[in-house]
Amino acid sequence: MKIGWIICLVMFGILFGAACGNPGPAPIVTPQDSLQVAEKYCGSCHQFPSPELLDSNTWIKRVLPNMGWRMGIRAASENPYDSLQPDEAILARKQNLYPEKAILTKDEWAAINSFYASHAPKQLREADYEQPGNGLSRRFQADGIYIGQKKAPDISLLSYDEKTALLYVGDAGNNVYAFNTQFKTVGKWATPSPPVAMLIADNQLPEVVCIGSIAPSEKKEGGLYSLNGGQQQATLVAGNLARPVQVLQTDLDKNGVDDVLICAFGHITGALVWWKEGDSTQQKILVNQPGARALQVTDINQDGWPDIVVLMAQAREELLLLLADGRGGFSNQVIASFPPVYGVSYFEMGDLNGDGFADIVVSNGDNWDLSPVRKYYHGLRVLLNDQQNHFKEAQFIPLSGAGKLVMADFDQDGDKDLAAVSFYDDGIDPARSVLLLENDGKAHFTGGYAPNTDVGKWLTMIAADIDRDGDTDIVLGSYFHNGAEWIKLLGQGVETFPSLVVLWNETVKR
Ligand SMILES: [Ca+2]
Ligand SMILES: [Ca+2]
Ligand SMILES: [Ca+2]
Ligand SMILES: [Ca+2]
Repeated sequence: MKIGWIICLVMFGILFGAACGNPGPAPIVTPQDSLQVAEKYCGSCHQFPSPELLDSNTWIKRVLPNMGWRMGIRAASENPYDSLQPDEAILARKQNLYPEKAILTKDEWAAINSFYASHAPKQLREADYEQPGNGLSRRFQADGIYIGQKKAPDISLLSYDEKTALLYVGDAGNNVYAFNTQFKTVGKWATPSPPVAMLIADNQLPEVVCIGSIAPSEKKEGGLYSLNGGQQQATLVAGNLARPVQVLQTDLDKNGVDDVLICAFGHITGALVWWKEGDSTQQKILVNQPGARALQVTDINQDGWPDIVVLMAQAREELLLLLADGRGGFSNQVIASFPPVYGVSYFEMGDLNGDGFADIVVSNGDNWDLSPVRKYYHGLRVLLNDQQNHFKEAQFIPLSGAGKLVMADFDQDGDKDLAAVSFYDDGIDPARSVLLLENDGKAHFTGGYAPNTDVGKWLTMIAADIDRDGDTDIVLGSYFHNGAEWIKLLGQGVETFPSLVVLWNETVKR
């Protein structure tokens, strides 16, 4: 979902350019100054990426030329807007994505290039993907579920309604299906764009979030739609959203009426949106930056007021805590931040070490950007709460292309375990696409790969007791973004591609 980063350098460019309307002769940059120059320009709008995070070739040939465009550095014959669709180019120009004028001198630009070229490794080291192992993966049996006639599945949504025991599945062909526990279709709706998230609440029809465009786009074509039982077409609740990807309903301001929060991922711009009392005409912007990917609401400081934790996954990659002030407002603070090449993709909160304080696991592995090379630092990060809501990394578990993750007590020993998928991976090792990790009770995780999950690319995953036997099962949804990804798996010997794989938990049967 994410392509560009270092986007707000543009904003910096506007400010810097205005302040330096008529610059005099610029001083020559010495090699000794190059670190400072790189930190200044490559760390002004997101965490400064250390050169060691990518190989020198990727920096020089792929990343820095694009960053140059974003700082107004381009060859006379080059027009970076030509790389975009014409309608997207118009919107990008409005945001001054690629400024006409350079915001730094030629010497400074040369210093940045030589800094990254000389300090980056020739090759990135490999991660150790092996896990010490435990019995968790042996608790699960995999079953493939086939939906429709498509050879390459494009599942974009999974959601489960505990009350009705219905599994909702959506695809990028703009359909939502409701399945019963025998996987028989009991409802089907057409949507205007790919469905990606659902709002299931008491006493109202289920609602579905449609993203507008899965590919990066500055258009606001997403919306919230109702799945009316009597109709086959989802009906609009409210639209004009910038690539919404998650929705949550809760009484945020404690006035007795539920509010709606929406992560509008966007592209160059985006937001965390609050619809007071669920009314889109009473919209407030809680975070005004692109990349809102996932959120959870919890009273983290136990003052009686719901607080928000939100993962921002574009440009500034960070977890934000929005502490409620008790008067309907929030104060925002960064609780964890990452360099842009980390590609943060998802997070979950829950008490992992049993001390009563919510901890966090964040996944990072989004590799759909300018540097599609395997990165040893992609995986899961366990961030433990020091009981004062400061979060510190206690464990890193490598997982190439890490995407969605879930927390649940799969082995029923009283602590939350983890499941995570590799989605943004290069597809050369599909047997390592679903990681199951057991908690030792002190928030240390070990595990292995789920059986028979090498038959898809898993974008979506939910944990729920689908067969209602008392233990938590896992459903995986397969999504191929293009034919090349599909052909790569064919090349690995995969012959059939189920839309879903259900990992039946057999803990209760033992
Ligand atoms: Ca609070
Ligand atoms: Ca804890
Ligand atoms: Ca457990
Ligand atoms: Ca079960």
